[in-house]
Amino acid sequence: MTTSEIECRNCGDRRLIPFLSLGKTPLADALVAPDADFDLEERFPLDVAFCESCTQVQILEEVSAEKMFVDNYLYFSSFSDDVARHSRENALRLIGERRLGADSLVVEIASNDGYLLKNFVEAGIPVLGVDPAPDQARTANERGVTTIARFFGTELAAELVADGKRADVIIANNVMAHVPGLNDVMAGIAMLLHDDGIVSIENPYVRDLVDHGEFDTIYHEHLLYHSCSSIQALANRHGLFLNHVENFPKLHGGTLRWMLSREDWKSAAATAFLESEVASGLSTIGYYRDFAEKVETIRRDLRTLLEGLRAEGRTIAAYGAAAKGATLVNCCGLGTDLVEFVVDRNVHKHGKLMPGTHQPILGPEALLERRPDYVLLLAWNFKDEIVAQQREYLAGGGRFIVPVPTPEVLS
Ligand code: DWN
Repeated sequence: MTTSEIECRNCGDRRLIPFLSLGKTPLADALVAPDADFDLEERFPLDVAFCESCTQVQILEEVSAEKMFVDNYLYFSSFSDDVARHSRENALRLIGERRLGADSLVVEIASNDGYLLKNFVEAGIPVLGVDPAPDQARTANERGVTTIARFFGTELAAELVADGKRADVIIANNVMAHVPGLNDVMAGIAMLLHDDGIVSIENPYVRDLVDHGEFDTIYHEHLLYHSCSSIQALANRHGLFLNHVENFPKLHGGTLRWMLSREDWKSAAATAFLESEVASGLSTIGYYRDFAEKVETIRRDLRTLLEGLRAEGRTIAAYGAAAKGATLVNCCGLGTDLVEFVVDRNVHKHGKLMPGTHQPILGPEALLERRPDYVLLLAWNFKDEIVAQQREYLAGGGRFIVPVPTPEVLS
């Protein structure tokens, strides 16, 4: 299929220019059962393109959302203290700034296990979570966060409006990168939002992905890679305006928070970000042209580093059975000959194998039991939080390796 037959998910144009191919990879969160037939493991093309019309960066392949987010989706947001702290700060600030109270309604799209909305519930503010992953929705309801286990879009928004619901705040964190029906979700947001409501969207920033070589954050769940200009184009199409932008450089490798509403105004930060994207060339294909070369350098240098350590008889494990970790081990060919096992705090992942490379996933205590010489930080975005936990491992002479932006052993 030529790209001229593929429509941009944001503006529908057909001027998509591919700039990076990561080959065919397994689904990043499709952890493998130890007794599974590995030959049946599905792999899909992972190619990234830029839309010349609206600047949206996106992958070309589309894998069924049900397959990725409903059938045995194991990502629970509550396994990161940093994310919990960030979310609480976000909630408390919105409660204050928007003067939310018992007659308000906060809706979160992709609310996972209620990790964020629970802060509004504790403040006595009515909430509604929407998340198609059944286990996460069940966990949220069990913790008192009213959650509907469905995908969000105009169909669900129309039902909610017909039921007399309009949202004062709509939060959509780490979901506007995941939705094939991007315009249907934004149209649903516009339908459900109160006339004077606000929308808070967070996603990793495509500029950080390119500038810091974070190619491992590319996987099939992440259909889209947003910039301020792509978010603005999307919002404007549905009667909403980009009002403000906030930067969280240490969250998920660099995250922006975009604030939208029906009012057409821009903060100095929003104006500065948009102008910087034009000045830097982020809104042109040129910015992405040499990214493939940067990725190849990282892949080569990481393999060289690990192979060298193994040649010296060193043992290597990894920390974080993260989706980004699956991209990294598969795109760099890090099999069990190089990386023996992976540890992760998420108990739902224990006993399973990494997609494609099949390292066993164990609890973090395995680092002290097995004492690998080196641990590759697949969840490098939580480096500080993880290193702080693993002082005993480090005290015993263990060392961490970060893979991006430059593969290196942490001193
Ligand atoms: O967009 C998405 C991001 C936000 O989260 C989802 N599509 C999927 C997921 O991507 P990811 O799996 O790469 O995200 P994380 O949160 O970087 O994954 C971290 C992994 O590390 C999780 O499996 C939890 C684990 N972890 C741990 O074992 N100990 C995390 C922390 C902070 C820890 O201390």
